Amino acid sequence: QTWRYAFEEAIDEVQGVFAQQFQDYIEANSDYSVQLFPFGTLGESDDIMEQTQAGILQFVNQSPGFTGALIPEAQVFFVPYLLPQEGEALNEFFRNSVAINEMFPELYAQHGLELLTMYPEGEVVMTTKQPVRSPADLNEQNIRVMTNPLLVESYRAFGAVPTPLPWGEVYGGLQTNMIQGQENPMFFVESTRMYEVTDYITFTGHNNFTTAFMANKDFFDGLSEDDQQLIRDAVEVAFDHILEYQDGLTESALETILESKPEMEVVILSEEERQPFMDAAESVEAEFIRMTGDSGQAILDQMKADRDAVTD
Ligand code: 6CS
Repeated sequence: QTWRYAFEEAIDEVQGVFAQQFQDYIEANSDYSVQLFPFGTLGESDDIMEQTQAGILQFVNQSPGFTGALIPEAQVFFVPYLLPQEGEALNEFFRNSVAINEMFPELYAQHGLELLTMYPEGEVVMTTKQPVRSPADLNEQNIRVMTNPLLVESYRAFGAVPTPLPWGEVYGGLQTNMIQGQENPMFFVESTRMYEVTDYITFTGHNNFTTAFMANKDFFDGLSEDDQQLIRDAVEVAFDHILEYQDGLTESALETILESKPEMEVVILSEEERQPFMDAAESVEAEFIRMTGDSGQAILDQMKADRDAVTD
């Protein structure tokens, strides 16, 4: 029997590395096989989510950046400066977070999804055509974001003109100057060659890219306990692997970019320069609560408690 698994990136990008690890484990420890569908083979992120909810796919990797319309609480990942910075604290956060491991599975379940894990994909940087030192520099700039209402709100609070687009339109949009910038983790800026169509990379420290791996819930519930355990074990192995795999990835991706394009400007904002972006977080948080009510408030409070537990 074959399980079908789609994800939002290429086979050699982070989600693809995770998927291959999952596949290897399942195939080495059972008679099941796993068929992988990288980005582009079955459509955009929204398409593979629909196919999973419909049961055409058994597994899907979709980032909260695209799940926000379906599960409004998943937008919490776009409150700026909420997650711990990269490194051991961030990894511990994902391992131990009550919000991620206990609360979110209930919310995903309401949409026919068995949330199996969430994992980070690296610090988010802005790549733009103009330098960004302050929110004023983003004025009048169309900055592409994933199709997530709260992420739109963040970039509005940062002073930009947020432009939500599916991934497939980003490179062309930058090339034709329909958009003047975007945000993503460094490995993705390198692998998708977004540095070719932008001139500045800015580290603002406002977020880490989070993604989520899940199964169709009816499919999962219909499996034997042993098979469910097999899947959970495979997820644990892939989770550990993907954290290890990403150690140093931001740095090596940046090196590769600078080798191909030495004139690329890389700016790490100082604490002082970050402050106005941090100040914007407050209004984004308020908007999140307005969108999600008590349920969002409970998630946000728990996320903060989970963060404090690993950073204090
Ligand atoms: O920006 C995006 O749309 C994409 N970014 C990453 C790192 N993964 C998948 C997603 O589609």
